[in-house]
Amino acid sequence: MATPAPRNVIFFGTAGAGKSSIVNMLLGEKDEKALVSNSALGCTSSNKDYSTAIEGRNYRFYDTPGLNQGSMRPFSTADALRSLYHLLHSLKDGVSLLVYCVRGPRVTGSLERDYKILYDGVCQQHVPIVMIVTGLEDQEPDMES
Ligand SMILES: Nc1nc2c(ncn2[C@@H]2O[C@H](COP(=O)(O)OP(=O)(O)OP(=O)(O)O)[C@@H](O)[C@H]2O)c(=O)[nH]1
Ligand SMILES: [Mg+2]
Repeated sequence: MATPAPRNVIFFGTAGAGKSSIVNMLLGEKDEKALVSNSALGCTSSNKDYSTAIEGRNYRFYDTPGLNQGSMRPFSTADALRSLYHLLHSLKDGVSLLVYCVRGPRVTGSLERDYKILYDGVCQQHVPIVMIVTGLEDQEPDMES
């Protein structure tokens, strides 16, 4: 029987939201790691994929450049969205899940816009989406709320 293709999972969201950190957390100890940075210039500058297995299922995680980068950063939101669009259309096995990464205290008006562009626009609501909110440890005593 043929091995099923890995499930493609796309991590996207605001620059510095913690996309690469989440990918690394899911990869665990043994696998290759994504670069994480404190730099205002942004860390992930192109799409990069990481293969892993979780509970016997193969996954390919795609770490992507941040949206809504400031003027100090090398490329615009339009560039980042274009790059995401090309990635989503280039995956021959399709996309199983979109993971929208948002940093809690920085939730802005662009959140809804970017959600709609990716979920409604590019993916035509055919791909499930989850949101991960990072950076809540100092703001929210009860993170579940
Ligand atoms: N306090 C806090 N810091 C976090 C959290 N998640 C990530 N960070 C830190 O935030 C910084 C940016 O994290 P990255 O994972 O590089 O963020 P990114 O979204 O991949 O950034 P770009 O690739 O530049 O768009 C790093 O210093 C991380 O250690 C979180 O939940 N809380
Ligand atoms: Mg990154």
